[in-house]
Amino acid sequence: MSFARYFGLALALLLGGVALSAGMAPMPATAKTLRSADTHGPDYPTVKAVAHMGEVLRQTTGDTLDIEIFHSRQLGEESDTIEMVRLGALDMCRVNLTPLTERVPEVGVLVLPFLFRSEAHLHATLDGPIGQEILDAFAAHGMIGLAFYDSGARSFYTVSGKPIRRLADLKGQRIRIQNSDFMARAIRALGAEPVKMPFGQVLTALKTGIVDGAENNWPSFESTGHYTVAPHYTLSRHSMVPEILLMSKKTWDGLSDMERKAVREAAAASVPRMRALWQERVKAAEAEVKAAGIEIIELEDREAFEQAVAPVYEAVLTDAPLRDLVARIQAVE
Ligand code: GTR
Repeated sequence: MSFARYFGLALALLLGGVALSAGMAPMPATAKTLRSADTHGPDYPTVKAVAHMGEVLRQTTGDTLDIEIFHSRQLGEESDTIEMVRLGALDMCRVNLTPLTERVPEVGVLVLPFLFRSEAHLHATLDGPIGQEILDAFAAHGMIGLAFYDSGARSFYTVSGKPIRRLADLKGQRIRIQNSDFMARAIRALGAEPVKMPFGQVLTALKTGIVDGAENNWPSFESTGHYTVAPHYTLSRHSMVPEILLMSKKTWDGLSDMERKAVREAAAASVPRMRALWQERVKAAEAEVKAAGIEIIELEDREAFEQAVAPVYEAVLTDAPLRDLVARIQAVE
């Protein structure tokens, strides 16, 4: 027996032994574990949905493919994990689409403020050929788009004494945004000053007055504890940008056809699970935030918001295919 084979066998036995001693069945010698990153904690819907995908994968591949989740930013902030996936240093990441607007032009369209009329309109778009077209667009950028996940609607929230009731209230406010020039443009169009900042730094920035506010959905407003320092939540619902599950093209290229099929099917199976988890979590987060006495504000002049961002559409829809994509999304019933 060659040294390499001997060493490989010894390692497999050792790993099998570790698995057994931890009370698990040993993984077959050819087993692959896909590493996936998420910014959220273990009980957040996105993390649970990817865990569900891992369960499905184990079942359908007879334990030869598995997913190990590095939640809570263990592998860095979203922009870092996107880069790692793109370069092939990490197998998968679950991220929001906003930090991808500069990398994949089609993504910019999904971030456009006030584009989706409702959650039903968003789902009809993402579940149909347009959603597939946008997932497919990632391959040219070193990534494989596996699935879209719900993220509800993003709304503004601000520190004490700076509530946003109408467009004029945003003037001069320093609003934290995700890493996206595209979003910065939209925030400037609304009269505020965008401050790009990683998710993990926002709580401190709100506490210390580095920013006056931020924007996010109910579950993230609650899970981060931002509501404890930003007591005004304005239901602007300005963006319905979804989450996405990405795989490194390098990892994908190393999978067999059967494994790819199993990955696609498991990712698809995690979408309805995510939608159910999301609905529950939105309700729970809303109840928690309301119980804490946060002021919930309906906009007095929603139309003024919509008009203010109209020039953003013109500025970012620089070519005919992107304009066509927006028109097709608007036409989805
Ligand atoms: C959340 C999203 C995260 C992250 C975060 C942010 O809604 O789930 O992936 O993008 O927003 O604002 O950075």
